Amino acid sequence: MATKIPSKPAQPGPKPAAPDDGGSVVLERRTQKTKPPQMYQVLMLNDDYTPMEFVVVVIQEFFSKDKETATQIMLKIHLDGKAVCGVYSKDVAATKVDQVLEAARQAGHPLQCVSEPVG
Ligand code: TYC
Repeated sequence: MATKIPSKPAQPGPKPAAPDDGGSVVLERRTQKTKPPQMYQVLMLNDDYTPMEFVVVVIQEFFSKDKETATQIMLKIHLDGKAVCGVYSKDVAATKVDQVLEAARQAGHPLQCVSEPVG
């Protein structure tokens, strides 16, 4: 005699739970709260004594500019009194200033360099 497998009786009561979602919760998207960090521009200042060629080399070396760009920046400093050589985070800008001042000091030139917040 064949054994009949009983069909599953309908379950009374609450519906079984949906497949487990691992407990993850999707939060509502919010508008970005953190501001980008303040950036600092490094400027070099004109003087009457530092040789133009020295300034061009310094701009090439510490601000990663090619010779043509460095020459244009040097001429802008010479004509306008100052120019931006690069824009960096606060720490990197301070390091650039230190590097330029140290190179100028070693070479015996009065070249000045400062950093200031952009904007
Ligand atoms: N004015 C300098 C000269 O005639 C050249 C110079 C350019 C100096 C830029 C400083 O940041 C400077 N020799």
